[in-house]
Order: sequence, then structure tokens, then C-alpha cells
Amino acid sequence: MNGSVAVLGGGSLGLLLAGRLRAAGIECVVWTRTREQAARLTAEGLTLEENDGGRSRRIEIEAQALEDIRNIGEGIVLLAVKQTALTPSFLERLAGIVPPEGTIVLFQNGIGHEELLRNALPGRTLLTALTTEGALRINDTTVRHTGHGDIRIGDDGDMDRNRIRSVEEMLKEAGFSVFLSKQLKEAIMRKLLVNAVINPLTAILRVPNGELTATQHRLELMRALFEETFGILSGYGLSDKSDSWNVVLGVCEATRNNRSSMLQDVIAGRPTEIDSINGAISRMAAEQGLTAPWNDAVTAMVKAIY
Ligand code: KPL
Repeated sequence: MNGSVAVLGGGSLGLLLAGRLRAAGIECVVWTRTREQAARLTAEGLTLEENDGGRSRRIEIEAQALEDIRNIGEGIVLLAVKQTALTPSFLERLAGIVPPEGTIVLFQNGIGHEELLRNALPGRTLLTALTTEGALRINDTTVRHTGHGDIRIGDDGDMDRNRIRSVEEMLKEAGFSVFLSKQLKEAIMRKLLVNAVINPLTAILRVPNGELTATQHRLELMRALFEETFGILSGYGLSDKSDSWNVVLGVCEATRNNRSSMLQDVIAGRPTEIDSINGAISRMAAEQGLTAPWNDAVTAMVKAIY
């Protein structure tokens, strides 16, 4: 893979990233969890549907199952799997294929993944990315781009400039709006807040994001979970409560027809990211000597769905 790019993950975000990169003529391979998906992508190509106007493109792409990858050289890995995929055996496999000179861009929701990766893959350059792009995987080879957002990449000063710039330029070339951010920590806390309010409630109520604000009862539920979560995250650098509330409402509006990733997981019968979102917030509360009854409750309810 010398100098080229691999997208690890054949879910919504992975297929969107890979489809856009290939459509822009950038050499890129998708690493999937199953051999079946890799074979289908290689044989049939990847179909990228645009929500607005319904334009659909079929893009030729190379794919490989994670278990079949051998000897990759220096390169960029866009890690587009859920936190739930970051098991010890997955991390061990990743450590075996990403050399110490490799760069991994982390697209996970929630918190805690950076530390896991840092411990399991010492020496690699890890870049944290936050995205508000909306995507829905239709099947193994088709993804729908459901909402335009942006990608923010953490730039904390001690990173290798060339690596950050090459990731930034590559994603820009693929048509994404990309920003380098020195204040990614606050943005991460705000995204965590947004996910902590929208994801479990949409999963429990089984509604698209926009439906959360449709009735007074739902708004009250959102507000209660928001108040508790904001209080906890303010101990971790999040500020401006009324602006944060407006951000949560704004995301519901901007993604009103989308199913949150947690609702998509629940519908598909997959494990959810509840432990690295609301579960993590309960742990952050405990660290501050606070309680988190709303976060505890939604965590228990989402876990009890299956
Ligand atoms: O990030 C999201 C998710 O679904 O995980 C939001 C912003 C809530 C959009 O659906």
C-alpha cells in the first residue's frame, strides 16, 4: 500500500469515504470484516447514492477482508469502524498490519478509543477526526450520502505537519469539507453530548432524528438527558450551555430524516456504542463524584433492547 490509502470498515462511513476517494481518482482499498463483502465490492463495485436528487454512481473499487491483508507498507488508514469493533483480537491484527511509520485516522464516536489504539499500536501517528457527514449503508456494496457535514481533524501541534496535511488534502480532494482544529477536545465533548442525547433516545423510541423534537414529551426527555450530560461534560471543558442546546436541536433538524447510528445498529441487531457514549458519561460522572441517573437509565434500556 505504499503511499496509498486504506479505509478500514465496510459500514456507512467506510463506504462513503472509500466511494468518494475512488470517485476522485485516489488509489484506495477497503478492508472489510467479511470476505463475502470484500468479494462483492471487488466484483460489483461500490454504489454511491446522493440523497439530494438521488444521483447514483457505481465506482470500481478494490476490497480485501481484514484477515487476508499481508505486508502493507507506509500509508494512511482511515479507521471507520465502530468502537464496538475495537476488541483485543482486532487491535492485535491491526498492530500486525500497520507498521510503526503508518498513520491512522480515527473516526469513532464517543471517547476512549484513542487510548486503546495508543496502547495497542505504540509509535503510529494517530489523528483524531470528527465528522458530521450523514451516511446510510443500504447493503454490502451500496451507501447513501444522507447529509452533508464536515470533517474536523485534531492538530495539537506536536504532530508531523506533512502527515496532517496529506490527510487533509486527500479528503478535500475527495470533496469533503475538512478543517484542522486546535480545539478538537471541546468539539469532541460537544459531539459526545450530541450523540449522548440523540442516539439513545432515537434508538429507544425508534424514530428518525427529526422526530425527537416533534412533541413536548420528547423535548422534555431530551432536555433532562441534556441537562445531566452537559453538567458532567462541563467538568471536562465543555462550555456554553445554551449554545450547546441549540447545537443538539440544530443536529436534529439538519439530520431530521436520518436514523442515528445507534438506531441503525438496534434495527440491524448489532451491538451498539452505548458503552462508549452514555456509559462513558456515567463513568466521567463517577470520576467527579457525581451521579448520572439519566445516562445510567438510557444505557440500561438500550442494552435491554436485545
Ligand atoms: O452522529 C450521529 C450518529 O447518528 O451517530 C448523529 C449526529 C446523531 C447523526 O445521526
